[in-house]
Amino acid sequence: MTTTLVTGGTVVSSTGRGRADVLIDGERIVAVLEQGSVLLGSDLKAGVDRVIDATGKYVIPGGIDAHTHMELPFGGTAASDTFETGTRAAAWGGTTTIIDFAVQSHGQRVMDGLAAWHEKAAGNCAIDYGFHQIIGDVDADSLQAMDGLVDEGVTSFKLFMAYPGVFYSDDAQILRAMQKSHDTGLLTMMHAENGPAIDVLVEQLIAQGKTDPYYHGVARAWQMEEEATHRAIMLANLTGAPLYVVHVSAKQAVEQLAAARDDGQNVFGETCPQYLYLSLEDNLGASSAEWGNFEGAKWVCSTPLRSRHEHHRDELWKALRTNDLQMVSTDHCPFCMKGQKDLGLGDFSKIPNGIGSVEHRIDLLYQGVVDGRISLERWVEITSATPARMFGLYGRKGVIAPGADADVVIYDPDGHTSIGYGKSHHMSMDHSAWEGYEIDGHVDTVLSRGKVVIDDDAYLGVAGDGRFVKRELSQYLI
Ligand code: DUC
Ligand code: ZN
Ligand code: ZN
Ligand code: ZN
Repeated sequence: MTTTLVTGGTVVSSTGRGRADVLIDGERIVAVLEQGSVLLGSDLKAGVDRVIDATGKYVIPGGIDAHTHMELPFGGTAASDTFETGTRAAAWGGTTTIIDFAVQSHGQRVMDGLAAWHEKAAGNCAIDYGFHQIIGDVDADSLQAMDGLVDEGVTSFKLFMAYPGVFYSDDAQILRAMQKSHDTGLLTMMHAENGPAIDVLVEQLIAQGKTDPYYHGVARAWQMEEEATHRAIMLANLTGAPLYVVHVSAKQAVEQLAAARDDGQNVFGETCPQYLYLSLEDNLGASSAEWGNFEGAKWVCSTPLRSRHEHHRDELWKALRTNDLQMVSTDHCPFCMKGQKDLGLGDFSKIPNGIGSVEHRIDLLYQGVVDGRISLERWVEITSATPARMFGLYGRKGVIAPGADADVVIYDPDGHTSIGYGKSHHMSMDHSAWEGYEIDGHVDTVLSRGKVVIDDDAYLGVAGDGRFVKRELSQYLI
């Protein structure tokens, strides 16, 4: 087994930072040693197989992106990143674990949906991966199947209050699934948007000839998110289910979560980089020589980007700082413009929903540190430690400590990353939703279970080295 010493860096955790050297034996961290410690003479350096010099750099636990959709079938097509291309891109960006959503589609049995997802991922991932389970059809059979999910290491499931006719659950179904969540400890994840009401607005806008991508965001108004978030919180309150609301974009939804948390309810919220940086006007109103107003399709996702005039972004950053929101995932769901997004030319409702960001989450959030939005420790907390705790991985992942998997990122605060198609971009897409973003930091080296997968701008990962991780129950259960 290879021994590695990461030396000279500043180890950052969710609770503090300090100059320390990290000793790795095979796949695990075996010691974190204060620099200058007597244990750490030249003997140790001489005795290890590999020394990585991290002088002047941060040494952080590998990122955990708890919300990705590799190969997701959506809108008559499928997300353009496979598990192979998507996990490779994740590694480039300092993410060493993804939790993807296995799908039970309408009429399919839950365990068949899960098995199909294992088949897609097995042997193809460069980094470790886990699954949440989408329950697309809450009925007696799927409720019973949910009893078996904990043994599968799949300890969270997602319901949709949006997308009638596809993944949608009505209130009766949500209530039953949440009762199961309370009984089993499975964490309920909720896509909180009022789908039936949105569909009425969509139909009316299209009938008025308002077919450009911009109107996607108009139809999915913040009231639709606030209302659904409130309803989900109330149903969770009634049933005692632990609740995690995904892709929160509206400040009013944050207020609902904050009020419930202040009341002592066990509810959590995630936001995504696109809601922290992008806005309806900047992007859905964009126009290019190639695509005209349809350019905005690049940024069609759900929940949608919000109007900058309503100041959602500042409120989301604030909520991340004050823990009204607990973490940031990407909702990585990439589609190409040609042959995928262009299915919605002339009808915004046919644009496959999603943005690809799995590669850029750590960098984009680090820019929040540089800009004085969050602290260095909070950066590690919201990108790694909290996702690990939330989804039952902490100890093994999310921390640099003896016994943990050696998922380690060496981040250079004096480096620079230019994001854009043909620049820093390894996702399987024909454009970047983040064109022109410049980051005052750089992912230098990435280790996944002790193996170097990114070495100073060289990719050394191997499809199939990533393993499925069985997760424990959420470490936030009470
Ligand atoms: N939102 C997206 O943007 N894409 C996939 C599914 C979802 O809820
Ligand atoms: Zn969703
Ligand atoms: Zn999603
Ligand atoms: Zn580099």
